[in-house]
This record gives sequence, structure tokens and C-alpha cells, in this order.
Amino acid sequence: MARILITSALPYINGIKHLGNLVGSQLPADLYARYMRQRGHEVMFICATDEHGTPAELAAAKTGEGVAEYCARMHDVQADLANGFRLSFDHYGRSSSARNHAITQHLAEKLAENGLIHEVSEKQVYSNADGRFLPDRYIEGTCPNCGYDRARGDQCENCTKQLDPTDLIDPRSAISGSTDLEVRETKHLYLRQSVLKDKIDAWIDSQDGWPVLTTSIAKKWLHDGDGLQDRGITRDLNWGIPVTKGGATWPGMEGKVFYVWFDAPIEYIAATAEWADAHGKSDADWERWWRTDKGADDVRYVQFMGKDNVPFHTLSFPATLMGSGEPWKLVDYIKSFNYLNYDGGQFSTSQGRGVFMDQALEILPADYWRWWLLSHAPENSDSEFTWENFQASVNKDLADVLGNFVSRVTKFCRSKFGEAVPEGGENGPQETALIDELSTRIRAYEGHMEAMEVRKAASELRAIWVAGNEYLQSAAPWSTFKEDPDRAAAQVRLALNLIRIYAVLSRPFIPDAADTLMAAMQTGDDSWPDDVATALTALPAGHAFTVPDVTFRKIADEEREAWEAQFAGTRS
Ligand code: B3M
Ligand code: ZN
Repeated sequence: MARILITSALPYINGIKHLGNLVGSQLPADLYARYMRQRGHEVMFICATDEHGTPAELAAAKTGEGVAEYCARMHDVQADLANGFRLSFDHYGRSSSARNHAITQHLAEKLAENGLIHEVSEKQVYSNADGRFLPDRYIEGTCPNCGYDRARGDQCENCTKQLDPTDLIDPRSAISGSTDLEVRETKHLYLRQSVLKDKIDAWIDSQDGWPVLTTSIAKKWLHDGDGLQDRGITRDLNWGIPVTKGGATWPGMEGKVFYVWFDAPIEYIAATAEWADAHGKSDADWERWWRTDKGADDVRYVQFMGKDNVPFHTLSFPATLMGSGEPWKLVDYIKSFNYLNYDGGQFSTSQGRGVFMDQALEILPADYWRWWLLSHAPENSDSEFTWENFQASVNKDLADVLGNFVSRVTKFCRSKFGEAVPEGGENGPQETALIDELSTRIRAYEGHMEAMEVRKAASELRAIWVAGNEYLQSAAPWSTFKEDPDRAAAQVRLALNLIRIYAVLSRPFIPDAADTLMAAMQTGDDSWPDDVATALTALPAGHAFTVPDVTFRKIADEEREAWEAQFAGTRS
């Protein structure tokens, strides 16, 4: 049994996330967490809302709420949606928590003690119309790297380049749109990442089998141009974590807070402390996940995120932890994702384009979405959501293959043998062949799940469902029953047991359906099919079951067309 720490990138607080956000971090992280728990490992699965910085302030300004009030409300909204999608976080924290304040301030002090923070008097964009500095997202313009005309002051979402507001071409205020901007001097703290460059480079080289998407992005920022640059870690904002030293305001940092990207990853740690607090546990209970001097040396730490978040997780956050000189647990594996596009364009939060988490759940239950999103995860390249593809996958994979198998087997058994696993007969060559095929496929499925090869795992699972269907089709107990009822009984007994196995194997992808199937089979035996032949005897002759309601319904053409039209525009 291993101990596995899993974190998903923290969704920004500034609105409900779209399906592209979901499949880029939280959902695959949940798949992995569920699988690892099912295999008996001790899992700590952490997520939180990312509540600081300009996005939060801008969003609150729009609704007219105070920013703290806005964040508290939106945290609950996002937590409810996470629940709705069955994201099985051990804790869903808040980066504005007291724990994060304390740990962030502590780490900054350690970095300063180690000579890794220096004060820089820098030029910042000041908006005369708005009467304030415009850090990060308060300013927009054209990306100097790729020419994208809506790049933000902190990062270009098109090419992922990290930017400074002064890098933007044709800059304008995101608050007022004003171009009456000037550059003024202000003092900020910088993290001296350049000093840590070789250490980080060597650390990345020492990693085994990281996805190319992860390492290529990291290497680019380490080596392109002048190499890894120092990063400003404070901002001229009110909302955030105050910059302190020895419990008092850091001299010269009055009215400033830490940059959101400095404190957000630290919230992974803080949220684990929040978990301990919420469950009446001690510091030792969370520290054993995060401090290598307190038990975390045998933890495997895996992070999930979209590609735009990779630079912060491969460079800045490790720099923070390494630079502290304290024995913090560093990530062991970073699973990163490309983008999911929406129907010929991008999903976009700012433009309200695509399907958002709340809307998705209003249309169909979580499992439908989980299955489509995971089986089309943008792993090796960007992928695209289309309504047609969604309809086809749901109807084929879930309704025709899995749902149909369950319904045929249970209904046939009820009509010929009654609602209990039938007795008599035994396995023949056809059953042995099926057992062999399933054994091979289940081992392959395990391999893909362990390797976080999400699409491959989904397609293996689908193949496992298909194998059962094909067996049923060719064994044809409805014909066998006429000449040899005992043989039909053996076939049906196997098929009923297969339903339990399907529930167990499919649970990480479609947890609600798994519950439905287990309830219909009237069993709580969720043991993993290590040995398929044995697993096929878990429900013995005489074991009662019920015919479940439709496990998955089909999406009709008219529905698909209606949704296509409903989601064609943008939402405000
Ligand atoms: N909130 C960006 C995003 O939602 C950011 C991730 C933080 S992870 C520490 O894509
Ligand atoms: Zn760009």
C-alpha cells in the first residue's frame, strides 16, 4: 500500500468553470484518486478555490459585492458543482484561509533569510483614468510573443508565455478600457529564481517519464532567451495575503500583497492543513503528507493541470519550496493537459463560450459528462467537444454497450429464472476464452490507470464492456435456454457476475452508475477482479438481485439539436 498525494490545479474563484477547465485538471485527478483508493492505497486528494489576485477583484467589482463576500459565495457555488460532478476531494479548501496566510508568509521569510528575495524598484503601469496601478489582469494588450490581441498582463493564454504588464503592445486598462496609461516607479519583492535555475534544471532532469508536454514547457522557460528570470511576487492590491516580516508589515511593502501565483500553489499545502483542522486532526497529520522529515518521504505526489499552469508548477513553486531550505515534499509527477475546444473555437470564460459546469448538470447527470470528457481528454493534442460526438459516445458506449448489457442480462434472467443468480451448468470453452480476454484487458486497464493514460484507460474499459456484449451475443442464452437450460443458467450466472465486475472497474469513470449497478446486484462486494475467474463467482447461485432502471438513456437527435442551438451563443 502506497501513500499518494494528489492535487488538482485550483480553479479561480471568478466564476463557474467550463468543461474545458474541468477536464484539464479536476476530473482526471478525481479519476486517478478514485482508482488509487479502490486499489487500497492511502490517498490525499486536495483542491481549493484560488481566491486572490486581480480576477477576484474584477469579478467582485462586477457583481457589486465586497471581494471577501464574493469569494465566500463563489467558493460554495464551486464546491456544490464539484460535488455534482462527484469530485471526491478529501478537502476543498480556500486560498484565502488563515492557514495559507501563515504558510505563505512563513515561506517568504525563509526565502528572504536564504537570500532569495530582493527588493526591486520597478516600473509599473499606472492608469490615470482609474487612479491606480494596473497589475496582471487589470491590463490587456497584444502578446509580444505570438501577437494574440487579448493577452493579459500576467500571461498570454494563447501561447502560455508569462508576461509583465509592461511587455504588452498597445496596452489598455481592463477596468475602464482607457489607454491613458503611464509607467511609474513602485517597489516590489522578487523571487530570485535565476539563482535556483541549475538546481531546478537538475531536478527536472532527474524525473522519470514525465509527459513531454510537461518537460518541454519547463525546459523552454529554463533555457529560452536569457533563461529563468526572477519573478515579482508582490502586487499593489488590497485583496490578498499581506507581505509581512516577523509578524509586522514588511518595511516598504505597505498596502501590498503577495502575487496570487505565489500563494496559490502554497494552498495545496495549506488546504491539507485545513483538512486536518476540519477533521480535528493534528499538525502531524497533514505534515506527514508534506514534510519529508515528518513522514512524507514515502509519499508519491502527483499534480494535474492544464498546460498554461505548467510553468508555475515546474519552476516557481519548486523554487519556493527548494529555496526555503526546509524539507518540503516536491512533486513526483506532473500530468498536464492540452486544451479542449468547443465546437470549432475555444471555450472561453471571459466570453461565456461553451458549456459550463452548472449548465452541464442541468442537462444530464454527471456520469454522461465524466465519460465523454475523460474518454476524450486532451492528452496528446487539443481535442474538441461537439454535440454530435457527445451524442454518439453516450449513445454507443454508455447506452448501447454498457447499459444494454446490464438490461438484457437482468431482464432475461428475471423472465426465465427469476430475480436470483441461477443455479446449474458450468463454464465451457467460450467462457474460458472470455475469462482470458478479460484478464488481459483488465491488466492493461490497470497499467493505463497507473500511468494516468486517461484515454487509453477509457478505451480499454470500453473494450471490456464490449467483450461482455459480444460474449452474450454469441452465447445467446435465450436460444440455449430452449435445449439446455443448465447451460443458459451458467451463461447468465457469469453475465450477472460480470455486471458487478463492471461496476467495480467503471467506478472511477462513472461513480453513480457504479452505485446503481451495485445496488441492483444487491452487493457491497467491491473487491477488485485480481483474478477474473474467481471474481466471476462473487455472486453465488441463489443471490438475489433486481433489474435496475435504465442505466444510461440515449440522447435523441432533437435534443442534441436543441442543445446545439441553446449553447451556440455566449452567456453573460
Ligand atoms: N487558478 C489558474 C487556472 O485556474 C490557477 C491555477 C492555480 S494552481 C495552484 O487555470
Ligand atoms: Zn502569446
